[in-house]
Amino acid sequence: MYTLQCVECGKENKETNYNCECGSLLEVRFDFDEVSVDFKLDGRDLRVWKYRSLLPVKSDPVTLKEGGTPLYRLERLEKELGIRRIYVKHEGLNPSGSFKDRGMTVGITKALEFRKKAVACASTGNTSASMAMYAAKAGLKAFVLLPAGKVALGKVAQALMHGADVIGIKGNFDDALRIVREVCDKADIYLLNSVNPYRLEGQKTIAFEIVDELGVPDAVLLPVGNAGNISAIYKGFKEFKELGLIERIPRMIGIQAEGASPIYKAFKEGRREITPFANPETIATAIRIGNPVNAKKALRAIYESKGLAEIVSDEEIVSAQKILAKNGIGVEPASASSVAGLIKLAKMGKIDRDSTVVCVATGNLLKDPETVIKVCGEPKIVDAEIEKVMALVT
Ligand code: AN7
Repeated sequence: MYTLQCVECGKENKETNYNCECGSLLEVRFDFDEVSVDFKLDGRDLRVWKYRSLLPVKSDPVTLKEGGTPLYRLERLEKELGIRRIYVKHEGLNPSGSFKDRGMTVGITKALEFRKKAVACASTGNTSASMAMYAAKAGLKAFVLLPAGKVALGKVAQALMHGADVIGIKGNFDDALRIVREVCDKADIYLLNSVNPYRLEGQKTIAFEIVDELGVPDAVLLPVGNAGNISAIYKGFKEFKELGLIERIPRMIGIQAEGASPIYKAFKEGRREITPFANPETIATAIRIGNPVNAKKALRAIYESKGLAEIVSDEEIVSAQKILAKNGIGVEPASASSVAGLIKLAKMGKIDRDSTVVCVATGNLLKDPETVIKVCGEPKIVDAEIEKVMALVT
């Protein structure tokens, strides 16, 4: 019903591979003649496994009830920017607080199907938190490699508490990923970074849920780090179109942090391959990635959907994080870059005024309390006296 195919040479691969012999990325391809879609696009009962008929598993899933995240409308920002409809899909409300859970529920289910005893990933934080949680649920051993000192505190806390072996690497995310790929090969550990094609299958349900609840928007904006999510969401829309469930695909708009923007740079130059950033830097540590492994898939998604890539500064990210917070939506810095990108692009006239856009907010505010203290300041401290407090509230 489904096979693993190379995105470059088209060769069919073993279902446990992460890369084709030719070195390129793999993706899951369904034979749609054999798929019977058993869900209704009625906006109800949204969750990852509603779309099981389009997910590549053969066994009962390891699930923590992921997906079904709320879609909020930002009326004030619509007025301010003169755009007809702006929505935010709050992926920070998944079980571990990020969109990664959609991928992990599938990835960990595959680890069990392949009879693996241990799983591993390199991570800027959220992947490790999510993997640790799902590995715990499945009873698998988990190893995570983090860039030492560069991961938001909440994410490290999750990985530790859910029982992963947490290893800090004196290097950046790209170094950690290079190492973990080799370690997984040598030690027969199942790799759960986004080179794993099954994880991306879970993440494509973001597109399914958007269509299910809203129909097809004109554009979807999201932060881009390792570039798995933009590739996954595009694949989701494309599959719905191939199945005849929708008639068009939204523009995929990838937003990167200025200091970690190889995909933006390639897009600006009209290229399909990136030149890695050796020393990526941004306040949005989740997307502090210089050599995104899914770059080719992401650029294909952007070009094919007539989308684009844009960059935002750390100041623009924090400002968007505060705007979201004022609308009751608490997100971590990386997530806010989608809204920061929307604001920038709208002001540049690159978003149609009459359009419906969805910004994906990828991770929860609670992930990164230290940045909050830096940008909002410490709470006021006073003596335990009514007058002292009265002086502060009047
Ligand atoms: C909040 O956890 O790469 O472009 O190791 O945590 O699919 O990589 C996190 C990425 C956006 C970028 N927003 O997604 C990791 C990791 C948040 C993130 C991204 C990440 P991709």
